[in-house]
Order: sequence, then C-alpha cells, then structure tokens
Amino acid sequence: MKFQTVCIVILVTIGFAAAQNNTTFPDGFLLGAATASYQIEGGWNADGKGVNIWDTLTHERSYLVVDRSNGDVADDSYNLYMEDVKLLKNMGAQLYRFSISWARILPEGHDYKVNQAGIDYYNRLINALLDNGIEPMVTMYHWDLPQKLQDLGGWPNRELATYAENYARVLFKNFGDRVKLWITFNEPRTFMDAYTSDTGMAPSINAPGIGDYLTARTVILAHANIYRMYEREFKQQQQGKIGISLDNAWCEPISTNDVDACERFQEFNLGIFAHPIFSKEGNYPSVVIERVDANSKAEGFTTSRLPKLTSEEVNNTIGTYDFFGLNFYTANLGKDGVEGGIPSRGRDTGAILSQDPSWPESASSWLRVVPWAIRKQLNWIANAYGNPPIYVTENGYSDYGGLNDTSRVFYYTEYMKEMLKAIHIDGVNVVGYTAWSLLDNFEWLRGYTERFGIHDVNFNDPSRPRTPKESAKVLTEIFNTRKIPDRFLD
Ligand code: GBH
Repeated sequence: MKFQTVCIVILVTIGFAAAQNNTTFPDGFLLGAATASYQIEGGWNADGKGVNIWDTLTHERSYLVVDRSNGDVADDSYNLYMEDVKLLKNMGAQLYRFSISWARILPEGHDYKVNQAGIDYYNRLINALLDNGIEPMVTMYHWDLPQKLQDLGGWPNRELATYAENYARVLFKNFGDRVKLWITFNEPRTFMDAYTSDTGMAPSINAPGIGDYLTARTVILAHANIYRMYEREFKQQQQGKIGISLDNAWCEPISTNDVDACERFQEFNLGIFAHPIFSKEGNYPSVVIERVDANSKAEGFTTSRLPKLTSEEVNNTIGTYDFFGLNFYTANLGKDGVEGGIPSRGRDTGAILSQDPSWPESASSWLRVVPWAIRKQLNWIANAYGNPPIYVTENGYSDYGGLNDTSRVFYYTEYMKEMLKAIHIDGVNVVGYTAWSLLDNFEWLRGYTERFGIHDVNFNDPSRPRTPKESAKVLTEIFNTRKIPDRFLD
C-alpha cells in the first residue's frame, strides 16, 4: 500500500473510532428514569397521608385540569411500586429518580407528627430498588406542598425555609442510610409561577412579579438550610450528595441584537436560582436585581418586588451543591422587547419569546423538538458555574398515547446524541441521565391527555397495567450497550 493510502486508512479509522466514542456513555455515567409522587402514587388519602395543594386544586377547582382528572389513583404506585421496580430492572436502569410526598410523611406539614405508614412505604420502595441494583435518587419536593403550609401562605412565606429543613431532617434520619443522591427541589422556576396566575398550577394564586420572587427567596434559603444541616448532622456518617433540579428552555436569539435578551432570559429563569448556589460570587444575578429594582420603582412600589438576600444568606448559600440537576425539554426563540403585565417577571426580563414553526411539535403546546439546544444549555451552565457535575434529571417528549412511539424514540436518541457531544467534544461534566418519565402519569393541568411515559399505562383498568412502548425498548438497548445504536447515527 502506498504511504498516502495508509495515512488515509488510519485517519478514517481514527475518525470512525472518535465518532463511535462520541456516541458512547462514559464509564460511571448513570442511566435511568424519573417520576414524581403526585403524578404516579395515588393513595391520596391512604394510611394517614395529609392533604396537599394538588389534592385541593384537583378536588375543589377541577375545572383547572383539562380533563377534570386528578391524582387520586394515578398509576397506583402506592400499591404497585414493585411493578415500577420491575420495569426499571427489565430496562437495565441504574438510577431511579422519584419524589417523596411531604404530606405522606408529615400530614400536617410540620415535623411534630410523622406518619409511620408513609415512612414504611418509601422504605419498601427504596429497599426494593437496592435489592435490584438500582440506585435511588430522591427529590424531596416535586410540587405537592402540604395544604397546611399553603394555609400559612405557602412558599412566599419565608418560614417555609425552616419547615422544609425540618422535613428534610426527617428524610435524612429515616432514609439517609440508603439514599445517597438527594434533590432538594424540582423546578422552582415552575412552582414560583404557581404564584403568578389563578389559572396556573397549584396553588394557582394570582400575584405575578411578587409571589414568584418571594417564592424564589424562600426556596433558595430552604435549599441552603437543608444543605448546611446535612453537612452538620449527617454528611460525615451518610456520605450522600445533594443538588437541586432546575429547568429551563434554551433561548436562541433571533438576531445579534437579541443576544442580551436571551441572556436575561437565562438569568431570570435559571440564574435566579443557580447563581446564588453555583456561582463564586453568589446572590441573584446582578441583571435580575437591577431590572426588578428599577421596574418596581418606575411602577410606584416603595420597596423592590425582589426581596433581597442578606450578605449572611448570600455567603451561606454559595457552594451548597454536590451536583447540578437539569430538567431540559425544549427551546424558544428570543427577541429584545417588553411583554407581560405590570408587574410581572416576564416584563422584568425584557425578552419576547416564540418557537420556530419548523421545530417538530409534541402533544404539549410548549414542547418542540430541538435537540441541539440541550448541548447549548449544558455548555451555558458549564461556562457560567465552573463546570459542575450535572445530572440531566428530566428530559422527555409528549404524545397522545400508543405503543409505537417513534417520535419519542427520535427525541431521545437525538437529544442523547447532542448531550454526548457536550460531554465528549465540549468537555461538559454530565454524569447521569434520567428520562422523563418511567411511565404515563398525571400530567398536572393536562391531566391524562398528554403522555410522557416510556411505558404505557391503561388508566381505564383498575389494575393499571404497564406496557413497554417502543421507546422503552430502545432505551433498554441504550442502557445495556451504553451507546446510541448505529441505526440512529447519521
Ligand atoms: C417537568 O416540567 C416536570 O418536572 C414534570 O413533573 C412534568 O411532568 C414534565 O416536565 C412534563 O411537563 O402550559 O405553556 O404554561 C417541565 C417544565 C414548566 C413545562 C411549566 C411546562 C408550563 C407551560 N414545565 N410549563 S404552559
């Protein structure tokens, strides 16, 4: 063979090997699936569970849910959790992210009354996972606040930072010997918005531009309290890791004039929680402070709508993480400009959002398929916060149901390929991934009309049978081979 030919052969081989590498999950990378208590458990009043804000919303304001359904039974995982463990086991999942229902553990919200039946339930689930070689990743709060705490004002009441810490202590005491991955909060960006509209998520309260910022402060303080309390009281013995799951939709500037608008969008939605915890300087992003203060003044408020963190609180919050949890689904196009009521966080942000009609749709109005966006979002986080370990704690696609979910297969394989580029080409420190969701479930205000599961659930059958969809089969293959199958590579 001529020297040149040999060189070409070698280069092609190296190139091929590199491409193969880029579609393979690194050693130690954890793969699995995710759920949340209210969306799957049912057993809404079983064995001493207290009422939470989703029980209240679905029972008393059922018109807010598109099909007027609720989570009273949902997937009945309170009884059928062994079925869920089997699904995970069959897939070769290494990780199961689920959440604990606060009111199942503390029916009154406060720690003076612990419901032993609730403790027993999660012990059974955790032990079954560990028996099957699946690592539990536990979200402490996925939106189902005990009603008793909402009666005190809910998240805008900063005392909840202490009540949440007391709840977390009960969890560490009872489960921390076996649970080593903890997520304090799921998507505070989403539940801060539950205080901005009386047609939104529970508790569905209309205080835009005020209730959301009050919520943000309480959540940041609660997260820091929980992290520091774990350090003081448990970490040495239990050796667990704590993070928070933040969600964002990537903002892609429409033109070079819109770059700042998209940066502001990142800061008002992700940075507002991430900057206090993950940045070196701490506190809210300065653009958030400046703009909310200025707008508040212009609007006639004597005090800013953004409640400040004291310097002690700022310092106490910096570095309160072992990993970054990212829930990522979609992207928007962003344009410089002002929209939204007076007052509102949207108006404070100063970005006008839309979606590109050429991006493939899902069953959810907000969710279009934009695989390259996850790579950009991961890079944004790595650059902003010194490349922390990241778990993608949610990522998924909705349709109207059915086993032959080829659009969902496309979604998972394309997003995973882009995530792997972020890891291998860009050097972003992504260490795990849990698909949303293990099974079809109660999709909040969309009821059972939008399906995110990789397993189908028949909600008309009292035994709630679970069946793998095509996507579950493909993910099973990916979990076992730890690479994207060749047929999905271009
Ligand atoms: C996640 O939120 C949740 O953590 C999970 O519980 C949920 O099942 C999953 O996504 C799928 O939705 O209706 O136009 O006002 C994802 C982020 C934020 C997306 C709120 C939907 C409401 C958009 N979500 N958003 S809209």
